Amino acid sequence: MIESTSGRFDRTDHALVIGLGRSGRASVDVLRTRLGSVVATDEAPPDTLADALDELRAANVRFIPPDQLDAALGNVTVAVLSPGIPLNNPLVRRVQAAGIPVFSEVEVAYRLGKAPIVAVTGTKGKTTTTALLGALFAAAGKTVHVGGNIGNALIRETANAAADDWVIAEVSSFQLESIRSFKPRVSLILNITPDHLDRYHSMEEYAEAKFRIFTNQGPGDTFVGNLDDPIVASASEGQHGDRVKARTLWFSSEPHRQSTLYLRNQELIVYAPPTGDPRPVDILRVSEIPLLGRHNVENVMGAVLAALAAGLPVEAIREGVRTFRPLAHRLEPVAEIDGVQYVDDSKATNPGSVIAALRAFEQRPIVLIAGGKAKGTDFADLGKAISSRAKAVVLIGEAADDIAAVVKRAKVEHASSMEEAVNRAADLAEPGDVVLLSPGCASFDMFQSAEHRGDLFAHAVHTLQNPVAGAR
Ligand code: UMA
Ligand code: ADP
Repeated sequence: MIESTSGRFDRTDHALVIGLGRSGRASVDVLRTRLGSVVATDEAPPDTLADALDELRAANVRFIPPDQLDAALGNVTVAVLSPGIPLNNPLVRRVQAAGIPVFSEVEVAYRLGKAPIVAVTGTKGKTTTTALLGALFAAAGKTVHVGGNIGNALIRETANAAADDWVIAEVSSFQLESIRSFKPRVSLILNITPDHLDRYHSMEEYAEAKFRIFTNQGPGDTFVGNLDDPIVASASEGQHGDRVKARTLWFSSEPHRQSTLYLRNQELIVYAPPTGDPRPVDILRVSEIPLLGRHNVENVMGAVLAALAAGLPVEAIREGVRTFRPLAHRLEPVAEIDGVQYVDDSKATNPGSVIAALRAFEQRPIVLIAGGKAKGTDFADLGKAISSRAKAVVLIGEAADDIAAVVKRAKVEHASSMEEAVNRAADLAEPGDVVLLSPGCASFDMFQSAEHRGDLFAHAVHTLQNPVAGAR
């Protein structure tokens, strides 16, 4: 059987890389010098793959068009799958039917690496928390490599890391679906709220993909979870109670008996060591966190507890949090014009992250810009949050009517471009208000990406501020 002898990812393996985006191209690059051979395929029309095909030619790696794949599979021992391609994709099924094991790039990254991994997942907050963990490890003087769903493929980071370095991996449910032995030293689940229900049949199936992060961990590893999130907390309860084999550490916003890290009086993060000296240690005041919103307090607690689990000293952790800066497109202040604050939260691509953003501005009236391409999620809770927190909402994109239908109190307007949305919002806002782009949907109906959407928002805001310079 090919399955039993392949997957060592050395000269004995011949790989098919499926997908030629960031993940696939990094896989080609890392594997072509280590394996017996590498070929690649992608289902996009060849004219849209020009750059990738140039890269393959320069690397002497053969591109196999999907319709010629079957003939090429005889020489292939392993397939490396990009996260955007689901396991039930017909091309992937063809590869599996030929007896070729399919591994996610994250799994291959794990097999190639020597350094311990801290892996972060959750519906929202992954990138912020992953970047923060990178900063905490750097503040502690460690050589740290940060990669995965955050943007740069994990395979490059693990392949370059020495045994005494650390790797911080942001892992999505898509990447976790096809892991087999991926075993982080520390795993962290921040939250599990509705998202990607266009890829998963149910919340249970989505949560199962997330829970794979701790599946291979053993007693020498640590699982860190958010006790306040009912789905995350269920990981070690009920019929699934014995699933987590790793030491389990919880964080929560209240001083629960089970929590190793908690908030005292909602203002101080406290560490209650699970073993050894039982005296609690004050870590940091909430007011020292340089990020907006209670959700970021949760992200910080997750990062702090994972860093403590990895053995980082408290002082380096404090310093790393205090000097961390907000990432672009995540509650990022863009400008203040005539007393109105404009905030780019374009990375809010599900309803839960918009609700978190609306809560972050408790004192100020909000004009929200929302909408885009929905992902099978229900908008009822979002509608309630908009009705109670926003004075007006300007809706864009395919989901505009679905969101309008659930907004009961706020004024609702529609716009057909980002520029029009920003102009409408500026007209609706008064001094002291916040204009918040927090769409709650994917961007692909109107924009190339969430980053592109945020950049156009910022451009439209700067045009309001300075019409001549903005128009250039
Ligand atoms: N493709 C096919 N068939 C398909 C789908 C895609 O052949 O059915 C091909 C496309 O033509 C394209 C390539 O696959 O050439 C794209 O692969 P990909 O969608 O996996 O995208 P990458 O550029 O490789 O980026 C991936 C992650 N993308 C997804 O999970 C969708 C990136 O996460 C990640 O940063 C990158 O690997 C490096 O690790 C992005 C993302 O949107 C940010 N993630 C989702 C999220 O955060 O919600 C999970
Ligand atoms: P992810 O990588 O999981 O998408 P990011 O850190 O990039 O998470 O943040 C994406 C969006 O989600 C931003 O709008 C951000 O404000 C919001 N967000 C961040 N952390 C949380 C959280 N813990 N709960 C809800 N929303 C969050």
